[in-house]
Amino acid sequence: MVLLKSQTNKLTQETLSKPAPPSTRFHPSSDDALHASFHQPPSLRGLESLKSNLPYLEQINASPRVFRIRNLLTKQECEHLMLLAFRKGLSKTMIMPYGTHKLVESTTRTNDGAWLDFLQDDVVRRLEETLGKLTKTTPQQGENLQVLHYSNGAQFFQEHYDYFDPARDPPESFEQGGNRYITVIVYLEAALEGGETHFPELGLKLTAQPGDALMFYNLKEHCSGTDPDCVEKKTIHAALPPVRGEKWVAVKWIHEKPYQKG
Ligand SMILES: O=C(O)CCC(=O)C(=O)O
Repeated sequence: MVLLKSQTNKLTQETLSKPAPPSTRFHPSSDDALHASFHQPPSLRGLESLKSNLPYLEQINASPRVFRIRNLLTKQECEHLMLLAFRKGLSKTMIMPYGTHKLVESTTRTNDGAWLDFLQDDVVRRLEETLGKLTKTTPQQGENLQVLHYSNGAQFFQEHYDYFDPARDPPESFEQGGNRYITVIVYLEAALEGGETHFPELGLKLTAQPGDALMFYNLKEHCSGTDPDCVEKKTIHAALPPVRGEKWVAVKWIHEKPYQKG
């Protein structure tokens, strides 16, 4: 495993079946410079944000809502998060199948992963606060950041939803913070080929440049996550295995209500 090899300059591969509408529906509340960029025309917003390295949004799909976030992390911050995960100890994902009390290795996802602490250090804190501002949520609504690593050729995460399914999952699933409202997948390193995040129902295979993120809403607008009609079924997605190179992402699940305790 190469942990901190330098990022390539290539543009990451992307297959969009639909043209990206230029607008964004976000109106983040009151954060000066960051939010000022949201009130400019999309073309200017992009240019200004690029010049100043401020994060900005591009809408990829309207329903369900899928966005790309540009300029979220610097290259150094991406490397820092990979290093933090490496130090924490990357391990295979374990699951506890329904009706059992035993952790077993998942067969539906073969990647390695590590959970970071909430607000673990300045870089993690800044990321958690920025995502809060962009999504009009609080950092406390987020689960801990999870760093995932997919090695060349083999590792994947099969099709799944990130939300808890009110029609299927037990009520306890919703006790801590309600349902998973938003998913943010921050690309720390993209594979040279393959490794896309695949949304089969939307006809989208997406990657992002390191430091950019994909973001999608698992729930419809103005809806309760315990209502079976509220979940966005078309957000079903998978992580395809890298064909060349390896892939690192940091995933943040943001809940409807505060998730962090204390
Ligand atoms: O790694 C990816 O592209 C997707 C990760 C993912 O699906 C998840 O963490 O829910």
